[in-house]
Amino acid sequence: MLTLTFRRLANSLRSRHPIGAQHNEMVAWARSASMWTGQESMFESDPEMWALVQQEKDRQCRGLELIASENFCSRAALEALGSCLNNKYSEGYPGKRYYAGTEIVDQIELLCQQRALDAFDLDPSRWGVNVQPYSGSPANFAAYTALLQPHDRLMGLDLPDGGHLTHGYMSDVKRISATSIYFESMPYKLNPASGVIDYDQLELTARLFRPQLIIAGTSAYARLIDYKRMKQVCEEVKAVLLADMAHISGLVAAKVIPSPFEYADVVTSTTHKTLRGARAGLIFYRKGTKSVDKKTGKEILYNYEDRINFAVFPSIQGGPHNHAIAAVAVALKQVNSPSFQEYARQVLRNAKSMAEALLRKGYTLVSGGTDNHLVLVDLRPKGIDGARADRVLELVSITANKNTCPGDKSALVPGGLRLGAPALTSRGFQEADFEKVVDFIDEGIQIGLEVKMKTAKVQDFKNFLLEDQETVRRLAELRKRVESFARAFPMPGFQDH
Ligand code: DSN
Repeated sequence: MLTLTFRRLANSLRSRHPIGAQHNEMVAWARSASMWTGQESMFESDPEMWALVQQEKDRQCRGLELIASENFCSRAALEALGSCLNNKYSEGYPGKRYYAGTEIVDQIELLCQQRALDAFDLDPSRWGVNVQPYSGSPANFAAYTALLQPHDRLMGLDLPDGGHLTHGYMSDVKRISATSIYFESMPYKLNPASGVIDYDQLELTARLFRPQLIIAGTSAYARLIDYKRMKQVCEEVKAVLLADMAHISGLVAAKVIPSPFEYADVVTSTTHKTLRGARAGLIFYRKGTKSVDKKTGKEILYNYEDRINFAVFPSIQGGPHNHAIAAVAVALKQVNSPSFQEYARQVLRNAKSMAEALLRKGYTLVSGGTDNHLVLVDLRPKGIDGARADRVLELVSITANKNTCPGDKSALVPGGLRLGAPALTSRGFQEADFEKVVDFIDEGIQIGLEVKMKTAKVQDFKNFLLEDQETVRRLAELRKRVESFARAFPMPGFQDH
């Protein structure tokens, strides 16, 4: 009934008004009749959620964001993410979709593929890319599904040593990641003395374990990966080399650190860390000639393309997130610009500045410094742990994360703190600003050390921070200084959400 009335109104307005006025009048009428138009703003439609988003925006603006995997996405990419592309189903690949109406999303996906290859200077006859993974973890699982049989063997850097859950993590008593549930995983480790990947041990273990796949990738490692050495091990044991460059892909694209593409067979990545795009995943794979048979002279081709595409869809995922693919494409266009290269160089300078400032204040860094976007602080010599430190810093609007250091027994109360430069660099922070950030961190940790002396367990420590009046006052005073410092810097994205 209401629909009929709405249609009659639309017809009568169409004869009287130009399009814009007609639209506004119809929307006003529909609202007065309490009809759903889908054109209300979030503020009008859901003030409760709108208020929460405002609060999160404010938290991001007034805080010092040091989580090494986070960044601030551009307004242009967020516009694509919040667009009508969210509405379209398109199972399959460009030109080979299950549903109709995909002529535009086909173009969007092809554009994203082309920009992804351009961003890493890849020859499209030698490399292909799947841009459909929803994020990094499904991208990795799809790559394993494509390259391995169930219960095949793989090796990755152990999670407590700076690897990632999806690189095969299992505890002493439980298979935690699906990677360890569906495949047989064996970790490699850091050398505890140097804090650098122990490639000798990796080689010895690989000779015994004979993995079909070795993963070169990290999520809490401040040094560069020796892909050449890892490729040599892979060749010896006939394993595929998969590089997971999620953390460092922006730095690789900007050519400020070595690229895994020279040695890896398959490369996975997220798109929202140093790459600064929307939240999604990518899988790059070699294609074309792999080798030439010496006896017959016949070309042997890489066979990754079909296996990887099939693993992403239909084996693991359904409809691709076209809005995310478009937003990634927008970000990848930005990556191919001189200003992004300068951004990546500044990330490295800022991480180094942070490392040097920490060392000057007597902090210990795992591996002694940094070659990339992050530093891993070993707080154990200071007499505090990462769990206490990240809570006290959170209360003064500094967001970092607790992290295991080599030799740590507990992931819940680990000895380290991971600090990354990518997000604040996107707000225009320079070396001197990061020195100031380290001053604030140090002040927070001093408060933490004093509170630790007065309390027993971590929970007592956390309660004391909220209950002891003198500590509450000191934290509020430090938070005020942190926030007024942080607010002075610009913030990418929309003004108010
Ligand atoms: N959560 C990400 C990180 O912080 O490194 C990895 O997925």
